[in-house]
Amino acid sequence: MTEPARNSRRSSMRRIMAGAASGILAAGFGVAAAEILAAATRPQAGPLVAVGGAVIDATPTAVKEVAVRELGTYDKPALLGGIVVVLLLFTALTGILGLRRRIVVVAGATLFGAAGAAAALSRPDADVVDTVPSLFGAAITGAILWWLLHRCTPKPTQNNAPTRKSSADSGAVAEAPEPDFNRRSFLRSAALVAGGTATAGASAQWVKRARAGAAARTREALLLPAAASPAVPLPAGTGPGFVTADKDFYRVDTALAIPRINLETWRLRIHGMVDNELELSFDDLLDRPLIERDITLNCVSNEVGGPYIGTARWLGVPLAPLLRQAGLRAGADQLIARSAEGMTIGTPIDVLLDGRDAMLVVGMNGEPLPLVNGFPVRMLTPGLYGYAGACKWLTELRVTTFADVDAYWVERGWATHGTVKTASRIDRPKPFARLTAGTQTIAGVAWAQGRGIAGVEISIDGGDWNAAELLPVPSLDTWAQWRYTWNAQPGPHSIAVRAADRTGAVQAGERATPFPDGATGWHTITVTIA
Ligand SMILES: Nc1nc2c(c(=O)[nH]1)N[C@H]1C(S)=C(S)[C@@H](COP(=O)(O)O)O[C@H]1N2
Ligand SMILES: [Mo]
Repeated sequence: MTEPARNSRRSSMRRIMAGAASGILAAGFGVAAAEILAAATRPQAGPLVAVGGAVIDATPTAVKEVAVRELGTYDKPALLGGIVVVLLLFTALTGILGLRRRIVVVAGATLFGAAGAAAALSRPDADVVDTVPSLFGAAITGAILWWLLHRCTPKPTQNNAPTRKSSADSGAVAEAPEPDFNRRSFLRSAALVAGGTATAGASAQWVKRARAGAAARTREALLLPAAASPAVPLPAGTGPGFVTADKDFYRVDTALAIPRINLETWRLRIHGMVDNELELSFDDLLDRPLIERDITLNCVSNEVGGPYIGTARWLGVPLAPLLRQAGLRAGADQLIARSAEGMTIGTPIDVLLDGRDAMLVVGMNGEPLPLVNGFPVRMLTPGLYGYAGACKWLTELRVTTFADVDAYWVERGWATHGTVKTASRIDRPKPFARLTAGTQTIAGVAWAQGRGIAGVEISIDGGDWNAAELLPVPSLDTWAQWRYTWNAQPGPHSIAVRAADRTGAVQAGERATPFPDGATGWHTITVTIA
């Protein structure tokens, strides 16, 4: 290759890279600008959260299950990371193609804005103004990209204008060297945009944090009344870990941004097939007699042996009297709870009226409900999986029928009546632990909220089932801790657990996936005794 040809190739590589960088930088600035605007006005309208929410809602159940199983709490950062990667590829390509045809910049920015706006509009409770941040961000992206591409487009000058060099020997025409752009001035512009993006991004974070701080302070300043009907004290002999600390409590929801609710303006509306519509403020709720109960909550997506279960001491307003006060009309069989960010959770009304402690929770483990667990008010229905009875960030209760309305998860194929299945888990030893021979304690939990645990049995290496010791429980609505003393002999061993509830039903041994109504199968682990 001749020297000029090499130079020319190098300079067109440089232009392509400058084009890609321009696309990415412009989009970064545009997204940051959109986020700042959204953070200050309607956080749910921010393009990242809106697109992320739309992707979550559109994700097939099977994929969601894998994400919750493999990533747990990290499913949301992973999702946002994935969106950012797609964004980078798209904007880099727009920048490169925009080098040759500026119309691509306009088309790319339009597509960009339309995607964000459509996502924002697809969110529950969306308003037309929610499209503004995305459209604003897209316009800025387009303008900056246009400008940056202009900066990396060479201007023909005396020096680098295409020339014909003739060689006396061959008469061959050398390739005209591609004119180079002013790299210095491009890099200066790029740095300016990058700096602007960092500043705008940091400001958006700052606004978000200030808002979150305000919500956290409201929560911390809140003093809840004592329960008119306190929880029974935990019976003596309850083991450590019976109550799950707030920080250890599992979290499962689709909310990319935790709703920040203003206590002053929060209202709970009870409507639908009722004779007297009710609207309650937070103070109205607290004026009613509160109950406090120890209740175990678990997620239908929990695999056999999985972590999505916890027990807390919940403080709340009993739900049945409220429903009776509203006056249920004949034929109503479903209560649809709706949250601030638009989740819908359907609960059978007969379950809510059968005497169990279904409640509107305001406190958890002696404090106001944590923000992630639904502050200021969530529903809780003992005996049902969370997706069927435990709506967080509650704002609305609508009395309706199963025939008329499918709640969010039911629309996605999950069962309408999410009754908790009798199940058990081995917590100690850990799977694949190496232990010494002799006396070893095997321990764990078993649960069948509403029915109660009658017994737990252990089988070593597929042998006979032997009864484990059950520790005392305060009610039928909590898990039961159990332990089993094992005389461990050297070698590899499998340990299996199964529970029976107080209706006499033994936990199903057949393996079933969580979808559509909860996993079954006996939790089995393998350990090695040295
Ligand atoms: N608003 C809202 N409420 C929700 C959910 C949600 O995604 N959004 N998830 C439900 C599910 S599937 C479960 S298991 C419980 C989990 O409650 P936790 O996060 O407090 O443990 O909340 C339920 N309530
Ligand atoms: Mo769940």
